[in-house]
Amino acid sequence: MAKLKFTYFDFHGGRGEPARLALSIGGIPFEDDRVPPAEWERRKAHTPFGALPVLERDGQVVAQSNAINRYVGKLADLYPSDPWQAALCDEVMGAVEDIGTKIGATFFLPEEQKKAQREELVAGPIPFYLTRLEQRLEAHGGRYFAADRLSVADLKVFVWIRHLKSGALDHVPADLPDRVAPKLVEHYERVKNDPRVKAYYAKHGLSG
Ligand SMILES: N[C@@H](CCC(=O)N[C@@H](CS)C(=O)NCC(=O)O)C(=O)O
Repeated sequence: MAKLKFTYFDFHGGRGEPARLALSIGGIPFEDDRVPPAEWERRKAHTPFGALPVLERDGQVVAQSNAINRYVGKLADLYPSDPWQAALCDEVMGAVEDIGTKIGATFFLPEEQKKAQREELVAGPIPFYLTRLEQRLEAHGGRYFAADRLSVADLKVFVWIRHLKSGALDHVPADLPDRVAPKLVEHYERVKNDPRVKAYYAKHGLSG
């Protein structure tokens, strides 16, 4: 079996968590390489695009979170084999990436600017993506985003909704998902209560 090493920052959430979850759910052995902030500057130059996550397979590396999610999803039986359902799964992961990138761009802004930009996101783009994702969920049966079963798309949305609901994002009301997209919050609960997901957090703890 190929030797896998998954590298991401040492926290719960973000672009790395869906793949960590998928590998664990699938029982796929991997080295969980968690980069401490102090080491990042030195290691950044050695990644394909100067960013994490990256996945190493027998010494070869692949970057880009959704490429990694698709690959580990296939290994873990969390990616649809039907090409159309796979496209639906990809669509959702791409959408979360779009809004995640907008939010991520505010992380290191000076406080005034961060507040202004986040308030703009709360007034438009975040509710837009929440409602549109909810519509996609409903259009595909209401339980999961693709093939009516858990996939890496569900894991990626789950991680995003958990972040929004955690209150960790200053100037983004933690109840926004509940107010704007209750069915998406039901989906979040469904994924959170999946015994395979619960087993992961029982093992690794959860810090929001
Ligand atoms: N499109 C890339 C974006 C990767 C990205 O921006 N990763 C962030 C962490 S979530 C990062 O490495 N930030 C540190 C840096 O850019 O120096 C992907 O989906 O993997």
